[in-house]
Amino acid sequence: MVIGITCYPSAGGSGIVATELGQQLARKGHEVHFISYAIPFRLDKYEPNLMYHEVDTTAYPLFKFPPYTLTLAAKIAQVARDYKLDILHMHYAIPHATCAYLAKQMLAELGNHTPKIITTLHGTDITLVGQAPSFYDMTRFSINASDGLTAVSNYLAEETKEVFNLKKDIQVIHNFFDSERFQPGMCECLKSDFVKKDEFLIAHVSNFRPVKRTLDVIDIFEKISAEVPAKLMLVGEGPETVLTRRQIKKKNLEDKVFFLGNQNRVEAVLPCADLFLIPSEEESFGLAALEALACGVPVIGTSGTGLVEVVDDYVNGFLLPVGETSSMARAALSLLNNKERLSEFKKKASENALKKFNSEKIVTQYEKYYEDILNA
Ligand code: GMT
Repeated sequence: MVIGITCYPSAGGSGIVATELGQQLARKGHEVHFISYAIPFRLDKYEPNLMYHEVDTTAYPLFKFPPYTLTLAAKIAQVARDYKLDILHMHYAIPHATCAYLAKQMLAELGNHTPKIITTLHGTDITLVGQAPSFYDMTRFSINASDGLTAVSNYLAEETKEVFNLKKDIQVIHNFFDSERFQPGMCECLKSDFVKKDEFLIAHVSNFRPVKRTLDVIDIFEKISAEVPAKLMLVGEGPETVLTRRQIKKKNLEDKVFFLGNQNRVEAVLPCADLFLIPSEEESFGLAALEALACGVPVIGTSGTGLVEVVDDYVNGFLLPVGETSSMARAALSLLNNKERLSEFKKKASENALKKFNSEKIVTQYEKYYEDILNA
């Protein structure tokens, strides 16, 4: 198949999934065209069957805001025509599904072959952005206008149907990970680079947006480190970084917490960690949690979110209600204070992640869905 993929190229779950999906599809012999304003951040090496097409972000004195949505739609139409795309796979509804719809109208008007549009809903496009009054109608229209719709969890599919009163079928296809990259024991540094012997290493990876509740991360860690020797490794940056730093200072934790900033390859450091904290308010799936599990790191996260489809509660992690940082710290300590239990959880983390979310299994589900939509 010839597949066009549009995603946000910056560090974010939807861009990562889109990029790794494109790479895996290209390795399986499909022709894949990425269309975005920058090279997706994990597209870091040459791959046969894979091309990147850059969208102009035209500046003109009359435009206060460059009309990216229009230039993206025009680029999608151009690539679809030049390469005879079968599928346009849009990751994140706003504005990508809308741009694909516009591109398809342009192609049809000129009598060109039109590709099928598949939109993958990733989370905040539905749970936050899509519900904002100025985006609601456009999100609903665009997902209804797609030929196929997938969501990264049952949790998100149900939320979408409810919020948009949607009758359309939504195919659930979970996130996945590349098992050649994410493995226990594949750390490219030594645990002793970060912690002293007998100290635990606790990790958190996110884009530090309010939905990630990074202040809860600090709160949980404070409670953990009051009981056992531990350090906290924070990976990523975002709007809450300053607030998080302030909280670390306020709680006198500066000696125990360190930031690594944005990392292209979290798999280089994640396997060194003993536990992963993800106390998010909302999480449609929790790719960061899956990547931790894949590296053999148990997860402490929030119940009532898509994390319930990723983490096996009491097997490779614990899920507790949003904001219950004391319970989360207690759950963490029940592992850190019991070496045998911790190593059993670590074993189950990588085993279950591989069984349920290996790339071969999930990418095949996307291929099958593409075929179903093409034949519909
Ligand atoms: O919230 C993020 O970290 C980024 C966001 C995105 O769309 O880029 O992530 C969402 O998509 C991921 C990939 O499908 C999911 O694993 C994340 O759970 C989801 N984030 C939220 O729902 C908050």
